[in-house]
Amino acid sequence: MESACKKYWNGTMLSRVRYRRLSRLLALWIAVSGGVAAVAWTEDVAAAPVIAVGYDMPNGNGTATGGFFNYWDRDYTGNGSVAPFSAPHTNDGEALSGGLGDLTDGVIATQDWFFVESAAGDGPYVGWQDIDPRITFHFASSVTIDTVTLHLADSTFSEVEPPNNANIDGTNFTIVNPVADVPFSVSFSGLGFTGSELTLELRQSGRWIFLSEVTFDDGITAHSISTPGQVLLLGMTIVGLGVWRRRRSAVLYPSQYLPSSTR
Ligand SMILES: [Ca+2]
Ligand SMILES: [Ca+2]
Ligand SMILES: [Ca+2]
Repeated sequence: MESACKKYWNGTMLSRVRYRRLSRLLALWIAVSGGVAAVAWTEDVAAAPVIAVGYDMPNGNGTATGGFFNYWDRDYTGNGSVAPFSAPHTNDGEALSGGLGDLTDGVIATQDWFFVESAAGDGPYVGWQDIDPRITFHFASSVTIDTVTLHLADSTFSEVEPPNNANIDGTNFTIVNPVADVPFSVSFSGLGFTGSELTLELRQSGRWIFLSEVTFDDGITAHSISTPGQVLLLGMTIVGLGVWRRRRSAVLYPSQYLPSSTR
């Protein structure tokens, strides 16, 4: 009887015990890993755009200022300073206030001004000649802004060039004229701006400045917990613990697996 039992433990039964111990450890590892990961797993959320609720600026210029076309913010939603004051805003350089238009409509010009502007003045750019446009952006509440991005023209026509620099909330940033003469964007980061009103002034290079969009982001990379991921990992934990408990019972009481003749 003893030799039969010993033989049994040295043979098949011992393998089964090892197998169950190993699987128990594996189940425990899965359970612990799932639990730890469920607590720790977060995902990054990209910096969020900051949306302006209005901007004030001088209207673009056009044929009355020597332009080939009219580069107005024609459909700007706020008031102009010249009667009849509401859109369409067709007066070169008039003061626009209290609205939104070409600079915030989400349309970024990708072509040279010559192909997208017109005498009607409804093209995607706002163009200024002989002035340093000062644009004041308004936000619904105090906001944090890390980055301002300007979408500018850089034309094969030499009369339209990027501004020499941008002054953002009192800080001056140099703008390098790209080698390629195509529309481009330039970003200024690390601004650390907080407030409900941000000023942007573009400094002339002696040519026309053409701007089609200005965007802002808060630069904050948030860490949020992924709910579907947590559910999955917690599921791993529960299943792993269940398996571990069953395997643990099996290993604690191996005699149940012995043939009745050896008990
Ligand atoms: Ca636009
Ligand atoms: Ca326009
Ligand atoms: Ca260039």
